[in-house]
Amino acid sequence: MNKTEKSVELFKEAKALIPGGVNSPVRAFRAVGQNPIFIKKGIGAYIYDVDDNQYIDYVCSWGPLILGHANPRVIEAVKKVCEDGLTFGAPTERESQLAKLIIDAVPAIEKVRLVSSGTEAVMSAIRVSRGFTGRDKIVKFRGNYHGHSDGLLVKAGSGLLTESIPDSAGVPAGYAENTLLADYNSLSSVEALFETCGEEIAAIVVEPVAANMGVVPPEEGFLEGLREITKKYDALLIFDEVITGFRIAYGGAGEYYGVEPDLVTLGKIVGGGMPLAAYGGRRDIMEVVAPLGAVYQAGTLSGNPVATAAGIETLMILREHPEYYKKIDANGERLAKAYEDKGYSVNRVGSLLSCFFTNKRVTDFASAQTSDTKAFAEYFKKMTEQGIYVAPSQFEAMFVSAVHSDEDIDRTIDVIRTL
Ligand code: KE4
Repeated sequence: MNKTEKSVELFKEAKALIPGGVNSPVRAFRAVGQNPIFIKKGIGAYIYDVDDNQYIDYVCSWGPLILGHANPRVIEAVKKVCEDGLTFGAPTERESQLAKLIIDAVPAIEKVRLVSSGTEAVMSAIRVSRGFTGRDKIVKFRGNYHGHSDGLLVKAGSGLLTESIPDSAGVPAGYAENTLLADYNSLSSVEALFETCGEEIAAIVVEPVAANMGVVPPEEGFLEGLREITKKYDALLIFDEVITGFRIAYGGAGEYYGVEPDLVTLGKIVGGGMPLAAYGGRRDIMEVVAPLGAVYQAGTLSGNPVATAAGIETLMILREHPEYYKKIDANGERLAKAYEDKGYSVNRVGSLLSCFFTNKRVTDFASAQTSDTKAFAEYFKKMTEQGIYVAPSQFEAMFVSAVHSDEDIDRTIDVIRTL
């Protein structure tokens, strides 16, 4: 049994100061009925909590840490930049360097704007799609999560699904009215919306691999179908690649599935663990963004030196080491097989995977919701007691990094076998 006294004490103190004691809901461990673990440090594939328990980390800060914790080159790059100042609120060469790395990596991106969070990236991409098309409605999918901007907190996944509040309070009905809902992997549900109000729809926003209701891959032809429907109605297709970008391939889902959207949002890996995200796409679309065009979007710390340094170093390392993708895919496959051998329903795309506590194949929001979240909570407890840190929610993903060793995977499989 792990010692937890210090985490318990720190959580008590935090709850008196911060709503729910956390700065992001899913960290509160409410879905698994446990005191959250307070982390002291992370090195490589491991995190250490304040009670000195070590864990093999498969949360990886919800995806950014494809190179593991405290990658020496990234840390060095950040340290070096800090000495010259943290932020200027003025253009720097580094922002163009990162923009070029992104444009060279992601086929659909001809111009890109750096922002500070995935929420900001998706919110901005939606505004751009509305400004470009002159239309108000957007289509999102039940169980997809695109950050916490008002219009997207409708039947959303991730922490909302974990807390069973897929529609947030505080969002005026007027906002939600322009958000139309379809079912993931159901092209007919999308076609039905476009048949009724296709001329009013600015864009479809989609997680090309859903990872916020657990991992749900696109069925054969789903993404291609979205591309066809949006072209037919002159609507835009937005790939929210905050999780999949630089994760399932260096060029993300666009490269992996060979479907080219009009706009792409990026986050997590692109910032190398620092608060940095981005949105970009076709030149003619991106040129509606201020100060060039009439769609306003701004940010004090957008593209700041420290975050861009972490992002540049991370992308350069990934570009230098294409073999990392083979390694993390192979390790993802080994973990998935171990879960499948235990009879779990498993979905995986590369190094992104989820085991579901249901006997159904999980292909959408409804089938994901058949999962037994109590059984998941027991599983989570057993994993953490054995020093394996997975997301504290059935509706999140496991992430494998390039620094998870064969021994780490072997050890994890040994624990899965005891479940
Ligand atoms: P952020 O604003 O949290 O940087 O990104 C929002 C976002 C946008 N799009 C997708 C596909 C995302 O998965 C996210 C955020 N992911 C969650 C985890 N599933 C962040 C964890 C949290 O909310 O604490």
